[in-house]
Amino acid sequence: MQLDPRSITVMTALMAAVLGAVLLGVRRNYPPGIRGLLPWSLAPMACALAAGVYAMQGLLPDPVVAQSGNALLLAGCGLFYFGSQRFFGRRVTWRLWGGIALLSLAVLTWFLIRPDYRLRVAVFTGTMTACVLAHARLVLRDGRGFAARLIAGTLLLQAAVLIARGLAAFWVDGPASSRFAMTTVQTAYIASYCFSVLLLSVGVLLMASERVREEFELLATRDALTGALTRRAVLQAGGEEFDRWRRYEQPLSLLLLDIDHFKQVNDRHGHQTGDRVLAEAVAVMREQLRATDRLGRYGGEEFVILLPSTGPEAARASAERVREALAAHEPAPGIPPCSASLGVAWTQPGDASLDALLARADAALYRAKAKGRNRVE
Ligand code: GH3
Ligand code: MG
Ligand code: MG
Repeated sequence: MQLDPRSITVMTALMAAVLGAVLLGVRRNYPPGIRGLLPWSLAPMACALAAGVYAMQGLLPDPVVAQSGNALLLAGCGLFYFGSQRFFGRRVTWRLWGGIALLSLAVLTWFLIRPDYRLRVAVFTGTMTACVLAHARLVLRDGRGFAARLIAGTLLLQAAVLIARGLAAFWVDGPASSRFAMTTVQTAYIASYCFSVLLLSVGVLLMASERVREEFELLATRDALTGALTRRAVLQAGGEEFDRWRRYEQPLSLLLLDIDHFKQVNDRHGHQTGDRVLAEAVAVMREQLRATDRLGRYGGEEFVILLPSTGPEAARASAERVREALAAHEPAPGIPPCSASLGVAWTQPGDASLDALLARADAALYRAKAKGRNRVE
């Protein structure tokens, strides 16, 4: 293919600049909890500037083009990496990689003074490869989902191209070759670079969006005061567990828990103390539950606990454990102790929906209250 390397370089510069601007715009609209968007938006901009400088070959002195282009490209590569480090909450290693980049640029300067294009290519692609592989390792370790796989895949491909370019330098290029020589290797190298910037920018944008979606999902399914599931979320999960029981005959039990004499807590200690009692009670309940159990706030001081794959005996034991833990819990100073009553229900032939279990648990809870509270029925 007779693609002109200089034209590809110019197009890459324009495209990368636009991608950087898009990322900057996105950054303003995302919650500040999504870290790394600033380095990520500066990265394609540095790549754009690098490509712009390279395209000026012939217009500017050669050493200026080579050194500023290389420096900008290394900066772009590093900024993508630093953005990911911030995104994943890792320490940003800019000192280390800044030092490596400066060392590499010093060596490159040496080979400008005693010109050897091949060694310059090898040193430069070597430095880039190290940074790209460190970045790929981070994303493979900390990332999940499609976007992370896209980024890691792009980085690994980019590393392969860089290594191939570095090695090819020794038999394709002469010591006096130049950047825009119309070799297939050079054309492929520049074109793949263009795609890397595109795919990495799209990848980080997708990864940030996935994070935003996860955070909103968490907000929508968690009760703000106690951190338990919301009523809607726990009932939805209960519906799914109920279907699993009907289809696969996996047993399912459900606890309904109501804190005893809670109105008195509010009346005597104030509503804020009441709130703290609720939050503490949820923390105590959590300690008694398995990872697969789900705890939701049904309303006010009433809670639903789903116990998947649990029959009547084990459910009753769970309920007793929760009741005992609440009654034995020593609250923080200024917070009154409290107990709770629980109703237990489990799936029975003929149940049409989760509502049947909820109704039986509610009736049992009513009996527990009538029999004196702080008990399981
Ligand atoms: P019982 O033992 O029969 O359950 O008595 P109780 O006082 O707990 O029962 P009741 O349902 O009459 O009182 C529940 C109280 O819980 C009434 C309401 O003001 C209070 N409440 C509901 N939601 C909240 C909340 O989010 N924070 C606080 N502090 N109080 C709440
Ligand atoms: Mg109540
Ligand atoms: Mg109550």
